[in-house]
Amino acid sequence: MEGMVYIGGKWQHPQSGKTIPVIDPGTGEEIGVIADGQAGDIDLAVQAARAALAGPWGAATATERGRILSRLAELITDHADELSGLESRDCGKVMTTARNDIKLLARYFEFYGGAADKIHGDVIPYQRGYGVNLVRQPFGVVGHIIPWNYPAQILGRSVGAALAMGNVSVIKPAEDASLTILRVAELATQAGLPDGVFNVVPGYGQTAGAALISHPRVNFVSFTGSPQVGTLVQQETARNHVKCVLELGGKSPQVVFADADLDRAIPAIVNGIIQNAGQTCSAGSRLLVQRDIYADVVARVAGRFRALRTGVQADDLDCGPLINACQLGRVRRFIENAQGAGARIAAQGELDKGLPEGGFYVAPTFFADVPRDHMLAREEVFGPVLAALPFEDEADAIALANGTDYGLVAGVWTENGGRQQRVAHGIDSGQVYINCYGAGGGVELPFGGFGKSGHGREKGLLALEEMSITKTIVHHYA
Ligand code: TXE
Repeated sequence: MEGMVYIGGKWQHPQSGKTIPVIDPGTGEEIGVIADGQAGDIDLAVQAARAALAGPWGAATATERGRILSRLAELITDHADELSGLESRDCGKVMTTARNDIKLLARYFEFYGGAADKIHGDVIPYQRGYGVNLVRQPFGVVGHIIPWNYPAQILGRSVGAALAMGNVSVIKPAEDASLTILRVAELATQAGLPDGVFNVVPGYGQTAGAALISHPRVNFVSFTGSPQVGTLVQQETARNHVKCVLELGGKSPQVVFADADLDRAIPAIVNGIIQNAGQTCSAGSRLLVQRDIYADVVARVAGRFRALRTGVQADDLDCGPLINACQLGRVRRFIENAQGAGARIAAQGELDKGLPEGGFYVAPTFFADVPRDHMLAREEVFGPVLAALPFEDEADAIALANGTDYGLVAGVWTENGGRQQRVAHGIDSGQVYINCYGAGGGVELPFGGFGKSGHGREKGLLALEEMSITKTIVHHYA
């Protein structure tokens, strides 16, 4: 498997003969290699996928598809320890996060396996003598571009939905995090997926990724990553008149009113930014607090930040390293820039005690009094950096929450029932949580963005609608 692509149910050498080093983010050391897949490999994978579509996968009933996906969920659960270890090492995740990711990976295939034969079409009452049916069909070949922050979870949500609807998948994992996905490819074949249904071509974005999103025989692209590349995906797929779903991150607000239950809110707020070292599209990276309780909340959050433990591959840690040197540089620049602009560091995690040696570590950092128009209040950092800002009243809170180009997730903390609803409806974001945040993975809960956070919905049953095309069949029988 080392240095290979997985096409048509078999390991193959990439056509370039080249490999990409795999770096352990916890130590900065090389721990293996993956294939440097390129356009030729993507083309072979698309051909294998189309053959599966024309063959056994196209012929399988929805129930048969569902059974195989359910079997894959069981196999992932059976291999959970191995897969969590791989994911932790490859991405620098603390073990609790890696274990949870693999649990959710299995859960996605379980959920979509169970849903495969429960998606119905519809009948439309029309003129006398006509029968009209709406049927749902797969698009065909789905290209999946997966990022490095949650490779296992994002694989589960996008490939699970695609295959449940009868599509076939060509997957381009991130160059920084391909190992778990490659191992799952083997398990997929073991579970009974016909050859060519689940193809994986590791490689760089500019080569393998670019070839996948512009391939003329790819019928749908599912992309999770940066807004910059999301724009490219939209442009390239438009050239071929192909649909895409884009999930491009966020700058999600946690809005805390003076009547909030702070004992409940504060641990969830800290966890919402610190999990996966802040490299989470839905990270609650803006803490908006009503002025009456602002000083108290800042002091309590700062206390928790100071106690955070940073390291890798152990259970009793809160924060791991960042994925690579480039992301480390990006996060450091945000921190330096905010300090220069007058934001106050209220707490900086383990900085004083010293971070682990080697690896791409940054101290969890909590900024208070961040100016509203500063980049730290508006741009995604993608690191363990939280920005606090005070607000005056409900209207100000909604305006401030909506004051970025993003709109992925929001948290609202208040005991007032009317305000819970007004604020939840007023914030422009794909998900709003009231007196909770993130809700345990939310496999069943539709997820996606407003504005710069992207478009289309993943997760839940809505993803199955996204991943299928509706056909209207009109029969004149009179
Ligand atoms: O993302 P890229 P990067 C955000 C986050 C982060 C920033 C940069 O703010 O700091 O993006 O991360 C593939 N054609 N998110 O540079 O480049 C690439 O190989 C086709 C948010 O790592 O967008 C990888 O598989 N594909 C986010 C995937 O795109 C291309 C998760 C993501 O990489 C490509 C990750 C191209 N031309 C970063 N160029 C989230 N929404 O959770 C790159 N790729």
